[in-house]
Amino acid sequence: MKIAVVGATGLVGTEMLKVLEERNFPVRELLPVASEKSVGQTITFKGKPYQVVSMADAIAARPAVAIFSAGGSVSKELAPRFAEVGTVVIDNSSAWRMDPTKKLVVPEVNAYVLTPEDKIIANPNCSTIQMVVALSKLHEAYQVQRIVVSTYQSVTGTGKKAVDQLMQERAGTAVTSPAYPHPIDLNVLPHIDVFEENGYTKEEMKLVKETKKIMGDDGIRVTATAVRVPTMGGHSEAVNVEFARDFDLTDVRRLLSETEGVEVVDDPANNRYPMPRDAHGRDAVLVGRLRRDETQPNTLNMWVVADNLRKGAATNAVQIAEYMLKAGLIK
Ligand code: 2RA
Repeated sequence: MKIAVVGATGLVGTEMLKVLEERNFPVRELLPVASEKSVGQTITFKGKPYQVVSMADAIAARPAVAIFSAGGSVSKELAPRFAEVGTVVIDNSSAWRMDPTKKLVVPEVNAYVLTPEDKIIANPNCSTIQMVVALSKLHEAYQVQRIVVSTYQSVTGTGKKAVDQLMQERAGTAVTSPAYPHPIDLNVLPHIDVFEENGYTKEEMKLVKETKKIMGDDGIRVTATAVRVPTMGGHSEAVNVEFARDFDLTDVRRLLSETEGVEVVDDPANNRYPMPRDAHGRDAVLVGRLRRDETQPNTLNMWVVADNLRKGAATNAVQIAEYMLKAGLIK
């Protein structure tokens, strides 16, 4: 299969190439695409060198699939041009996620919504993906009513500039090109993306809106606080979820263990709970610190951790392509 990876030289794009290789996706011809300044650069895929090509050349090559991680404006302009030549676009930006004509997909949760007519598919935001994976079977069993989520998001979610800022702050060297308005080392920033009129950030509203769309229930009430923390391995989330029906913690643990993509790590007596260090480089969504919220009925607290570059972005996108290939939605 001819496949384009748009944004191939960025943190997520690089991870996409890694995941395609690890999962042995049937790539017959690879088109690594990046901005004009990167055209001609060489990247390695499956031990072979590939030259970065321009967007125009990639569109002209009519790939079967184009996996994007190149920002919303690039995707808004160029995803339709790939779709026009018959390419199926899986886009990691926020450009298409809330478009009512586009599907927003986490394969373990709602792959069934995909049809042969879908030519631009949106990959959800990383902090949304890990949460809805953890909630999927619990929603089926107990019906989620309300979610209060606080996130602790790795600097890798911002990109290379942020990682560089953290490393430079740690090394005590000058921060050459700050990604944040404040120091991030030994600090936390309750500010991810821009603030909106209602006082929430775009990142927080993504959790609110995307969760409803993916879980197919606009009645689910979600409120979020998204925080940037100086970690590298992945995003962590404290999730308080109120259900319509009561639950038994043993059943919750069983349902989570039976959820595709989830690993239950919950043995506080032996200091065992999910941590970004343990999620880094893996696709599993780690869930632990399971306990009843004793302040109100039918409500569960849990702690959810996943590598935001993998299941939170690259792996989820590749899994969408795998599903579509298997379902005959990609030729
Ligand atoms: C972040 N989820 O962590 C956003 C975008 N990757 O910054």
